[in-house]
Amino acid sequence: MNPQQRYEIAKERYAALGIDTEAAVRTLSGIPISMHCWQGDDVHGFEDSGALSGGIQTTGNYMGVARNAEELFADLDKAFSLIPAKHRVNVHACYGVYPDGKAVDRDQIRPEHFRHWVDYAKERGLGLDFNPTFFSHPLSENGTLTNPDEKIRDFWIRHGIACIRVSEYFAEQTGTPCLMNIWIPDGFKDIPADRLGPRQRYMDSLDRILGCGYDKTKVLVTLESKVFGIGLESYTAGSGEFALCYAMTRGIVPLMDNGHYHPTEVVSDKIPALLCFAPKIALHVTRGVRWDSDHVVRFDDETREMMKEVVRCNALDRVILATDYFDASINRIAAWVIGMRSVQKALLEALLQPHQELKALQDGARFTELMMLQEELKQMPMGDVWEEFCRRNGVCASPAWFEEIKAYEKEVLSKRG
Ligand code: RNT
Ligand code: ZN
Repeated sequence: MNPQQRYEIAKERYAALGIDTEAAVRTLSGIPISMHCWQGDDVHGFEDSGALSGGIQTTGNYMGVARNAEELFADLDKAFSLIPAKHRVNVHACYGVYPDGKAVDRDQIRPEHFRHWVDYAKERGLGLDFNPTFFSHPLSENGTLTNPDEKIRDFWIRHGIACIRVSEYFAEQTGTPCLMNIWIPDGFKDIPADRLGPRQRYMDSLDRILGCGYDKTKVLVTLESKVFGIGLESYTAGSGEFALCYAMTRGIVPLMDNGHYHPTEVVSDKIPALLCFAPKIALHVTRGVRWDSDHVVRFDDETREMMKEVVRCNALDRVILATDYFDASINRIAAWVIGMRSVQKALLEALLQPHQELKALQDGARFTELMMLQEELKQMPMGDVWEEFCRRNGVCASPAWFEEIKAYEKEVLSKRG
């Protein structure tokens, strides 16, 4: 039996449950995910700013890390060629491209430093998103937007505003709104003497950045919370409560990274909670293993549950999806592909569930039957629909896609010094 015949059978089996596989494939083909550029070079960027700081960490030393824009663009192309459907690229401010190789300081970045990204995206019809970089910089060591030294805090406020300008430029050039996500690492390793002051300064800094005057139809500002970082174990200024209250009172979008909560807290449960109040929310889909380790996203229970919430809350147009992980221990391009495909598989599974029927069972307190059906659904032939989805998007579905990774590794990555 060939894949298309298998798909036809799957289609009938799903139809018997009242599920339209054609609609699922169509919907999934139109869901863009903002793929983080920083998986390609271990969050290094193009500034030569030295070691990664801010309490985040990549581990591993796999061959072939991208060393400049040209290599990163080539690697992104390879990854996108193996990922079905059209997506977006999420760029960090430390990825400016400077003609003489000499980066300007973070408060001096200008749209023209990101022209190469615009050219890259426009040639390929991709959207662009942006992030100020409040880490890996000499002035970030003792805090950025919370810094008690007004000069340093002003520097970072200027950086935030400069990034809004780049985001506006991205939106104008690509013709789609640009999401600009603010995350700062600011916090303390040990028990603080003042928890309120840094948060008040953070609030004031954010107000000043957002007060710069920008086109809200072009730039969608999001604020990402965090529970702790390495070396910042006792306190994080931008905690869950801070970020959520700030976003909700200022009319910006809260962003949840599922690595940023206590290990028994799940973002799948937070999605519907926030959807009761926030017109839009944003996600960084990642996989924390014991801590915010940013392992490659897999088709695991929590990823599946998160995407189920997005779909069954009927919120595909309200939840903005991005990936955020960095693994330097395996082929970095495969890491992109596996992670993006995992999010898409989770979305597909969610699109292939009889949500109305399942909700009715819950509402009718028929919990035994609900459990039975939830388990039975796991055996449905989703893989055959996935293959069809890949085929229609011109991408190889079988593990044969990895042959391309092997060839690229041999011909390109292994030749990098
Ligand atoms: C850090 C946050 C943040 C970063 C990127 C590089 O814990 O998750 O989103 O991963 O900005
Ligand atoms: Zn994140």
